[in-house]
Amino acid sequence: MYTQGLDQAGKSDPAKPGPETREQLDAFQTRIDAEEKIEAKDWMPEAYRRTLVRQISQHAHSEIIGMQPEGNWLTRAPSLKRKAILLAKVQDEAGHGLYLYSAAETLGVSRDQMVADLLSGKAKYSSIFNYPTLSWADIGAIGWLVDGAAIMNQIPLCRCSYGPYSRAMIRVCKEESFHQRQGYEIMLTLCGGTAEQKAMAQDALNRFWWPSLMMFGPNDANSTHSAQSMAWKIKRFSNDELRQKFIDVTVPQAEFLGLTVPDDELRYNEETEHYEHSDIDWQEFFDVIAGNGPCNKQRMEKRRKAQDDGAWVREAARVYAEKKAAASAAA
Ligand code: FAQ
Repeated sequence: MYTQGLDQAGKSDPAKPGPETREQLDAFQTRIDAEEKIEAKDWMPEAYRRTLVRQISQHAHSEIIGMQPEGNWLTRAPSLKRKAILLAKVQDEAGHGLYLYSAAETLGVSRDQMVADLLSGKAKYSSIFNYPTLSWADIGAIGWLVDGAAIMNQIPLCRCSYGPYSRAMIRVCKEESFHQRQGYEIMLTLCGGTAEQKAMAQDALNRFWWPSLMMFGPNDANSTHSAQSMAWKIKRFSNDELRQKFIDVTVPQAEFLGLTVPDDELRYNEETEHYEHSDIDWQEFFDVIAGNGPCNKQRMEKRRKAQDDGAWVREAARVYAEKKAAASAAA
């Protein structure tokens, strides 16, 4: 018998043996290796299911909490056009959250459970959304860097072995691509503006550069889930590989803007054809994911209030569904 089990959050729990036999696991791995998509009704190891529930639900929570930093600027966008674009982007993030919750639900977990896990602190959301948006330039930096990092991570997820997640990612990536361009266009406008506007853009880059690199997760040596997730083809590249790709495409974009990446040790290595950079402050990352970032408390308070304020809507929907079911049973 296969002996590794996982707890609700998808973490290894050897005390909970999975029910799978070695033959079942081998047959499953053969399907993965043959690049077959695994669908909701197919047999899968319990650990695979829980890993997906963990990752997809945390991804969904990130999209929903990720509406807050940009939502902060909806009423203060500098023009009607900028406001309309930002509104559309924030609504897209809500949509991404909904596709992702739906994809996770195909694995047998309820949305109520996922939300309860977020609100209790059991489930994480991306570290990046615990940083404040202090100026309009931050909206440009988020589109350019945060959506840029999100795309770099999510394009390979379009080839994830789990069908419903991979299909959701295709549409999400198309929309993220628009988000990245609108962010870069805000930066271009600011950098072509007054000295004060360019300084705002530089300040936003200074504050968002390192947190954007941290979005890719801990370095490979400390990434607990990567080896198994790559064997299952949930992840196609390691955290460090994706981070390096992001740096390699983003540094020339910063140069084009006339901005300076806040890293004294950043240099291009002609031999490897990659940028080298200084060490990431992993203590900051682990503090943020432990709940001690600049805005963790405020983000969760706002999310809790939204949940409480929406209770009457969920109750009304429940009563309406009951009435409809009773009416069709009586018919
Ligand atoms: N923040 O072993 P690994 C967006 C946790 S969407 C917080 O490497 P894994 C769109 C990790 O959960 C952004 N926690 O984990 C947008 C694990 O803890 P656990 C979200 C993090 O899963 C733009 C532990 O560290 N994108 O931005 C982070 O193999 C603008 C060990 O890590 C996704 O979720 C982090 N940054 O790899 C919206 C993409 N990194 O669960 C609004 C899908 C790691 O054991 C505005 N997710 N941790 O308690 C993934 O690709 C993966 O889950 C990784 C992490 C790469 C994030």
